[in-house]
Formats: sequence, structure tokens, C-alpha cells
Amino acid sequence: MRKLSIVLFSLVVASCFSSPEGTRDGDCADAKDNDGNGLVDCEDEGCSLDDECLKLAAKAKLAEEAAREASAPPARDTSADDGLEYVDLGEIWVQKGHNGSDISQPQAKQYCETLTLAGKNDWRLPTEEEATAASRSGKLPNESLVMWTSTEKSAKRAVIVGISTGAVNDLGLHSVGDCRARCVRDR
Ligand SMILES: [Ca+2]
Ligand SMILES: [Ca+2]
Repeated sequence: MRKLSIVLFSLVVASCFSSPEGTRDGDCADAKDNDGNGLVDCEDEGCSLDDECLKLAAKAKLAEEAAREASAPPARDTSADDGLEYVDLGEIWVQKGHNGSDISQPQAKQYCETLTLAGKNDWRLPTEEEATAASRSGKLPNESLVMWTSTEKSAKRAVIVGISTGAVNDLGLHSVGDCRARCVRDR
């Protein structure tokens, strides 16, 4: 009995002062901030379980999803990416990006051989000459990385070319330091 009166007492006190929005019928749909916390109706967390607010939230979620779907890019059409994914150097196309991580020359070779880009699958590692031409074209993104070439200096070393600098060097085939695959293909 004592417990019940305490509960009743607290309910009375609560309703005299500001009871949280959503505790009385109509609270969540009267366009008023009933508890003065700055949040009106469904904005108020006290109304988060109100039927109408739940429905509104579900509706808003659906609308948000529909909007996201509408703004999402259409299914990838690589032909439409031409000019974005490669640089046209006349004789050859050069991949604008690169494989994304440091790799060895054999891995770079394999990356290019299996690459499908701009609807083409005949990509390969550039020769030293092609890589320097690509670098000097000034059309590649400015990166302090080097790209592997298919030009081998010996059985164990291949030529690398600075992507921005065009500097030519050579490196052990299985080293990976700052070396990326940037592929080319014949036009
Ligand atoms: Ca409120
Ligand atoms: Ca209200």
C-alpha cells in the first residue's frame, strides 16, 4: 500500500510539474512542446514510441531510402567513364589511377594483365619509353610514387619511372617500395 501511494504521489507531482512529452494522450500531436525541452511532438524522445510518431519515422526512413536510391549512380557503365579512367596519349591509353598499393613487378604485370578498365581488357605494363612519355605528358595525377615498367634491366631488375617526376631508375623485381602498377594499352 505504501509503495502504491508513493507511486501515486510521484505521478501527481510529475503531472503538476513538467511531465515528459508523450506521457499524456495527445502530447505527441498537439504541435506544442509540452515539457519545454525545446522538442515538439515527434521530435521529442518521449514520443519515440508513439504510434503516429513511429509511423512518421518509418515513412521518413522509406523516403530517405528512396531519395538515396534515386541519387545513387546508375549501374556502372565503363564506356561512360572513358576520359575519366585513362589518359589518351595518342598511341596508347594510360590508366589514370593505379592499383592502389605497393607491389612487386611480377604482381604489377599480373595486375595489368587481369585489369578490365574502360571496357577494355588488353592492358599491360608500360615500357620504359611509354612510362616516361606518360609522366611527361603532365596528364597524370601528381603523385610521389613510381610505376613499374615491363623494361627489364637484367634478369632481376626492371625499370621504374617516377609518376610525377619522370625520373628513371631500376629496382629488384620483387621489391615493392612505392611502386605501383599503372597500365597502358595500345589504342
Ligand atoms: Ca518536448
Ligand atoms: Ca506536443
